[in-house]
Formats: sequence, structure tokens, C-alpha cells
Amino acid sequence: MTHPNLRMEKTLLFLKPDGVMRGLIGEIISRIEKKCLIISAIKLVWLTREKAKEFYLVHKDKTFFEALIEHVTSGPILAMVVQGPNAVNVVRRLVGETNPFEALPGTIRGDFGLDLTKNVVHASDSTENAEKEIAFFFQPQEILEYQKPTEAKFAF
Ligand code: 3AN
Repeated sequence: MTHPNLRMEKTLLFLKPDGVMRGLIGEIISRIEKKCLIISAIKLVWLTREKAKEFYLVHKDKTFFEALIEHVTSGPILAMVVQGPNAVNVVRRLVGETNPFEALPGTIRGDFGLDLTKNVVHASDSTENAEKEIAFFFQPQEILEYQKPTEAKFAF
């Protein structure tokens, strides 16, 4: 039965360069798949400083801004659009707290995060930001709508 408060959503998740370089691509994708979320689009991207600054514009006056830009441009990131019921909140909960030392075991950051900058992944924090962040990385034609046979039983 469909829960009345569940909404089909898309969110933007990316592995930061520390996640890609440490060989965590399979691990993170596996967690998304085990939660029966759908990967609607996926690609490796190496951000320029300009694009990284644009993405993290809200943090431009923070003390950690330069470290964040430095890290996120230090290698490729793996960006993906993840779709599912309440996907924005569900993926944020899979990701865990920003600070890996506060993130709970069982979450991506709790299990793999090294510090506040190298915290493995980014995930959109609202449906509004998800829409903007998806458009930042993907053209509409790159986002594929499909259902896996094993998930067809979930009537959303
Ligand atoms: P989240 O990624 O959990 O939504 P935001 O949006 O507050 O966290 O911050 C964006 C990124 O900036 C984080 N992923 C993290 O790498 C970095 N960051 C946030 N707060 C700090 C901090 N106090 N010190 C260093 N880096 C930080």
C-alpha cells in the first residue's frame, strides 16, 4: 500500500574525489541499490575551480570554502541522479551527518568519512536544491525514467 506522505523524488548525489580515489564507487552504489533507489543518471565529472565555486556559492564566505574547493577539484567526482520515494531525505539519512566523527555507524560518512572536507559524498538537502543541483550536472535527456522489475511491486 502506498503511504500518503511518500513522494517520488529525485536527488543529486556525488562521490567526492576522496570517495572515488579510495575505490568506494561500488560500495556507495551498492548502498543505493540495496535501498531500492533507482540511479536515473550517472557520470564522472572533473570540476573546474569556477564550476566548483558556482556549486558551493552559498559557502563562499565560510572559513572552509578554499579547502572545500581545493578538495572537490582534486580529482574526478561521480555524480548521479537518484530517484525513489522521499529520495532527498532518504539519501541524506544514508549519507549521515556532515561531520564524519558525529555521523552514525551504518551511514556512508559514519563508516568511511575521514574529516569534514573529505566526507566522501555530497547529497542535496532539499527538493528545491535537488532540482538545481541535478540541472547543474545533467541535461534533461541524460536522466532516464525506468523501473526495475524487482521494484515494480512498490506502487508509487
Ligand atoms: P552537507 O554536505 O552535509 O550538506 P554543508 O552543505 O553544510 O554540508 O557543507 C558543504 C560541504 O562543506 C560539506 N560536505 C563539507 O565537506 C564542507 N564543510 C561543511 N562544514 C564544514 C566545516 N565546519 N569545516 C570544514 N568543512 C566543512
